[in-house]
Amino acid sequence: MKKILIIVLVLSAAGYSFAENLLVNPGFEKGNIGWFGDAGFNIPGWTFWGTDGWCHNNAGAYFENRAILTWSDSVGVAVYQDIPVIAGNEYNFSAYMYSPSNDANGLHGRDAYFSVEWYDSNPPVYEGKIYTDDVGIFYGALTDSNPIDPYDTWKNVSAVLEAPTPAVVARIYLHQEINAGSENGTGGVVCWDNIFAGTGPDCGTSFLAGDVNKDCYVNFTDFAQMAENWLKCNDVFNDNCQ
Ligand SMILES: [Ca+2]
Ligand SMILES: [Ca+2]
Repeated sequence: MKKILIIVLVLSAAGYSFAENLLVNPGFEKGNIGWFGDAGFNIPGWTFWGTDGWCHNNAGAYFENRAILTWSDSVGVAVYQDIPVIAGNEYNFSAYMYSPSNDANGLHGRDAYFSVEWYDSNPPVYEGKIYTDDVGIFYGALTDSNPIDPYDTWKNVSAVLEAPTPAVVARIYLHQEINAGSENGTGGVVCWDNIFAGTGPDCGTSFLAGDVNKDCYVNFTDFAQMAENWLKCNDVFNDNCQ
């Protein structure tokens, strides 16, 4: 029995580290549903310019309880958040984007960009931008009803990027740009959710059954944690449970 316990403890110590998302409110679950232009509206943890956006719970277009959406006219809109980084270190980035066919005919005339801007000061100043990496792009339709990335389907984009010297801040920048070759630049709608910027694994939108420690891997670490509680119970209606 002692031998089994030692094996379990060794396996526990050898586990993967937990995902560390450095973003505040990465799934837009904090705050209220509303229009960016509403008096007092804010998205906790995030900053935005322009008013062409909503925090919403439109059917099928969010994970958990809500997401944000942006659309673009001539003024434009962007949502961003800054995280501290160490030059030379690698960071993981991931996001989900969705073009709803029932809302302004989805995204058309624009592409949606999940970008990372690297800055050499905190807080960032415009002149201190080192360069911009695009983690991924959701390609909007060139013409209405002719999508490139399909309507009503979540697209995940991800990248591993090294913070350049002398970066101290990464600005996670969600925005739209007029797409090349489009008949018009009118915009349409794109939804954003589950933004990840940090270190370690990112399990996306759900955990695998059996992933006890929620590190995106099912392995002996999960088995060890389950084994620690094997045959224990905590049913408050059962006096035999400890
Ligand atoms: Ca969400
Ligand atoms: Ca696991």
